[in-house]
Amino acid sequence: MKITEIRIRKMKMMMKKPFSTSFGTFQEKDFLLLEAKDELGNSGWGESVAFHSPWYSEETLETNLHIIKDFLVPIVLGNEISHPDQVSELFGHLRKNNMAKSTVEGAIWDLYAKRNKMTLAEALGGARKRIEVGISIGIHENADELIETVAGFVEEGYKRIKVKIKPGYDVDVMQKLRAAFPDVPMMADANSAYRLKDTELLQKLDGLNLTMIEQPLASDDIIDHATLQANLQTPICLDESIHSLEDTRKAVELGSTKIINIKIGRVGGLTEAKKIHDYCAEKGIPVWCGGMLESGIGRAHNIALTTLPNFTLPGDTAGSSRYWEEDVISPEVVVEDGYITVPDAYGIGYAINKQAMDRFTVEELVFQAQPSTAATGQ
Ligand code: OSB
Ligand code: MG
Repeated sequence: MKITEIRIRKMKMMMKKPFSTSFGTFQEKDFLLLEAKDELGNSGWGESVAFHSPWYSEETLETNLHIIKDFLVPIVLGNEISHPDQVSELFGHLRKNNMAKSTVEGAIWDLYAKRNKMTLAEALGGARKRIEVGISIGIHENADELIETVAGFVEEGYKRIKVKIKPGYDVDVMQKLRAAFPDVPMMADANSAYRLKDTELLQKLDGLNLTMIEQPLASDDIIDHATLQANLQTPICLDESIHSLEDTRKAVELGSTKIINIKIGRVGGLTEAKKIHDYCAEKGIPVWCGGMLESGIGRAHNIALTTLPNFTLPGDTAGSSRYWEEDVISPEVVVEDGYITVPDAYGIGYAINKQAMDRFTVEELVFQAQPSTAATGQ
């Protein structure tokens, strides 16, 4: 397949409610969408999950834009691509910038599936017709307000509740939450807010029957996590620390993690995500799909990935209406009794809501292959 045109949209969408983590609060979501067109007129979509500020990782919307337009676009516009797995190889000589790479790779996966009249899930090798989902809940003013929010989502049917924690908002809050919901599958995500010296505090979470604690220690650490895991009953799940299959192998071999949160953007795309999935399946490590407060495009990619068999724990892919007044896809992602039905239309399986997308577009950049190349289809 020949990529003839790439269009990048800078987007701005308002979240219905602010979302707070140990590293900051989101209300406005600035991000990129990327459309790749082929010589047959098909169109594939990708989303950059980089945030406006380098809070979660070092990548930002602007670094992604720079890497995509100055390095990645020239590569995909100039190369014949027969399978999306080739894209990560073509990008292999460029270090890191995984979210930028994933944006382009994701659009090409969607394009490839559409060309071959498959769903993205099928193209990835996934078989599930519906996926089980949980929800991630930001830091609240106090435990009472958190309990009220959680009650609403439990009522909606979400299959597990993930709660953000930070120093000063942890053991006491989690104890109250567990007391209010004795049987709900529950976990905590620290987004790297603790250090090994906090082991005693984190041990107080043992006994609350949490499915896992996500990324308690530094975002670049796998050594201290191994020490912490040896002193903790609750399984540790790594998020920020995992950027590749190699990172996964090292963390698993060291005993730093018992569960992996796979985020497509963080690991550089669907091809690497699949490799991590396969390795974890072999090692008996359950995986689940993390979220980055995505619009419908990124959400659709997450749904497709979650159809693979070792995604045995509910992920963070909640319904569109949890985040947005109106999403950029049609139909929107709907959660019913804690399940999302995997769409059966080709590619990502959702159509673009052009009107909404245009309304949230701040700027559009267009890149085309050399006209001679595009015209002859070589
Ligand atoms: O650590 O998983 C995380 C949101 C922003 C940045 C990091 C994380 C999160 C979430 C929300 O937990 C996941 C979602 O609902 O998309
Ligand atoms: Mg996390």
